Amino acid sequence: MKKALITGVTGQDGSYLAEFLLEKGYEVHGIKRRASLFNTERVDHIYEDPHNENPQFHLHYGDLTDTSNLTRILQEVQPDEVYNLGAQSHVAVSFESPEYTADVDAIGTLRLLEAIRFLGLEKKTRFYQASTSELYGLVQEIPQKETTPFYPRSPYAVAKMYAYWITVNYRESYGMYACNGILFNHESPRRGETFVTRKITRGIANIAQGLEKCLYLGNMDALRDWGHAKDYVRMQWMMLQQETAEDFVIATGKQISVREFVRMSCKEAGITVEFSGEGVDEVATVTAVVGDNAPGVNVGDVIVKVDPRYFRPAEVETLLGDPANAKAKLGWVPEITVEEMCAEMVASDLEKAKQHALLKKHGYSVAVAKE
Ligand code: NDP
Ligand code: GDR
Repeated sequence: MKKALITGVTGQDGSYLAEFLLEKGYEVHGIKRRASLFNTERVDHIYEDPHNENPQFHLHYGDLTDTSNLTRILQEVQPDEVYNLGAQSHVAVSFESPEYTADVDAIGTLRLLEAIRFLGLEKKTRFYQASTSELYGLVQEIPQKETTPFYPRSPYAVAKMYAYWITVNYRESYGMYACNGILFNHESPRRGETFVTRKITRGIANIAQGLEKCLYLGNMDALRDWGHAKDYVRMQWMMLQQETAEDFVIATGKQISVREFVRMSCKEAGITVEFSGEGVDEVATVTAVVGDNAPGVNVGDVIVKVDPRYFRPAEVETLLGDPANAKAKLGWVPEITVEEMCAEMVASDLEKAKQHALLKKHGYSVAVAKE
């Protein structure tokens, strides 16, 4: 039985990957940060009581900023595969906490690699690094592939650039099986609430159910190549099953704008919108409501506005990946389209919004945290 260690197991990808590996028969270990709340919602359904006989899923307290802790966990687990998914992963937040982002995302990766080497596991343990399309930043070529030059545009992307190269360096210097998945944006109903797709599906669902009036967004022109997290974690595992380690771009090869994602989400909720105005004055106004998912909305309502505080000091305007290499060498193709993913996300957020609306109707207070 293989053992895998996942950093960031409580995050979107970590939770899907843990599920995937458990189904493949792995013993899965995850590193979880200590917080004042449990913060294990995404993995609660696979949680196993450590008192059970022969549990397959184990959680360890830890942090990518703590070398001794990482070394101890690696020594204890002796994993065959390490998936380094843990990160301060929000690009906008990285402008506010650049040093912390560098510590976790860049030096955290070094700490793990060095701990593997220090423990003499460099020939046993295979290492996956969660690299990102943000490395391309100010794009030098369209579409972006493995050979496209990097031009990072945020403290997050600069930190991830260090992590990318230190992974390559440990492969070349010490013969480690270490590789980078350069993943383009991928989403799901488990996506963090402040990333734009989830902010939109959650905001539209809440508006549809009368829990909120208006959704405030930043740059509506930004273009992204959005895929589904389930497809992308499958590829993370595939990358560690090859004969030799190699870095791959993982993307769908299609892009749409933030505005288009808003339109798509509204449609899924039974709301038709029309966009008018430009830049900070752009709004989306309701032109029709169909079905019974949106009792909180009327024709003529303005349900989306632009708030410049969501603009970034430096923006990545367009990202479009070329997954040809992954298809040719690994036979990987994404199975879930952006439309299907959007439908799944809206349906999930509508269900939550309906529960909240029902609670509110019966006099319970419902907190609708926004950002
Ligand atoms: P999430 O933000 O959902 O999850 C990040 C995980 O990292 C969480 O489990 C978080 O813990 C953990 N984490 C944060 N800081 C630390 C720390 N100091 N020590 C240990 N763990 C920490 O990200 P995703 O699942 O979406 O992404 C997974 C990885 O892939 C990240 O590295 C991200 O940068 C990268 N990536 C993501 C893409 C995407 O579109 N989703 C695309 C390309 C790359 P907690 O739950 O406690 O906050
Ligand atoms: P990104 O994802 O920065 O690409 O990083 P995010 O969803 O945050 O932004 C995508 C684009 O939408 C624009 N945008 C907004 N973004 C947010 N968060 N909130 C808004 O209100 C808003 N309005 C417009 C952004 O400016 C941007 O252009 C994600 C993360 O998962 C990274 O960890 C990962 O590496 C990359 O994807 C690939």
